[in-house]
Amino acid sequence: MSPRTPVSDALVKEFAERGFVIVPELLTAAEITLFGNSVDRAVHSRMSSDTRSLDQKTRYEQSFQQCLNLWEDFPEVRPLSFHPRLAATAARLLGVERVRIWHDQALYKEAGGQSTAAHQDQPYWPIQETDTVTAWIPFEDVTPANGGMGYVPGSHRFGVRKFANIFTGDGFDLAHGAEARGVAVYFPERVPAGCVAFHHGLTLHTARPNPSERTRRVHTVIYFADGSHRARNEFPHPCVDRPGIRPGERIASDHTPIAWPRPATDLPVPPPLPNPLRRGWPGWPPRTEASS
Ligand SMILES: O=C(O)CCC(=O)C(=O)O
Repeated sequence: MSPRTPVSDALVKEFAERGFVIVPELLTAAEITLFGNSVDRAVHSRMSSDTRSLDQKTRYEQSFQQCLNLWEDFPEVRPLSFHPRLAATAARLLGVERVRIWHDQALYKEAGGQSTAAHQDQPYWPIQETDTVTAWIPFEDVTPANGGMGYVPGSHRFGVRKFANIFTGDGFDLAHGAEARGVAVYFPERVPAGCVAFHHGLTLHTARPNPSERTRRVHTVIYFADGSHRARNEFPHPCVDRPGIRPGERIASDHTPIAWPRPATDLPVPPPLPNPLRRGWPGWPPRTEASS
């Protein structure tokens, strides 16, 4: 199975070296409109009961409205989160045959929203292996002036795998802390709608505040290599706790279905349990300092 994916060998090499890459023209303008509207409706449905103003929210909540596992509850979002071009690209960048979805999440940085505190993603996930990648899908052009991402190039190869408490703390200090090894953060000038920015689960990253008057609308999908195992620690996470996968066991269930190879016409059936990520899950997001 080979969907049209514009990932050249040069982009694969760039990802391997830098730990992130912007893949051009992965989605059409029609898809961006369609899926942008679908995710807007899903975010509105999840968030409309929260009537707090931005300044009444926590620092973390001011950095984005976060809506997880939309693919489960919103059938119109499912074709985006399981889009074959996205998932095939993720597999190609990781150099693996098959990927599963870990979870998707909308990250809508509201007008006036704060920066995203610097962190790595992988320590939030109890996955032993590190073949993980996030597809960051903007529904309009994103620049450093409206919440653009910044990455520490090559940091996925630094050997850092450390929990940054961005839920109640400030995350890593990229300028002065040890984690970035003095390498400057790189902020892409523009990620146009239709392009998708991929970053490795170990890449140190952050995002600018959004001083613009419009919400920065982004959907993300996290993929991991099929055959990965639950890490041998007590770190909780609904993606493995819900299906009862224990430390050391292979992560394979209908909560994290195969995303590639999978025909576009074969969308997964979501698990029957109510999706707890709508309202939170005991112990998650983690609130205390821990290392994976
Ligand atoms: O979009 C953002 O502000 C941050 C995104 C992020 O941290 C991620 O996708 O891992």
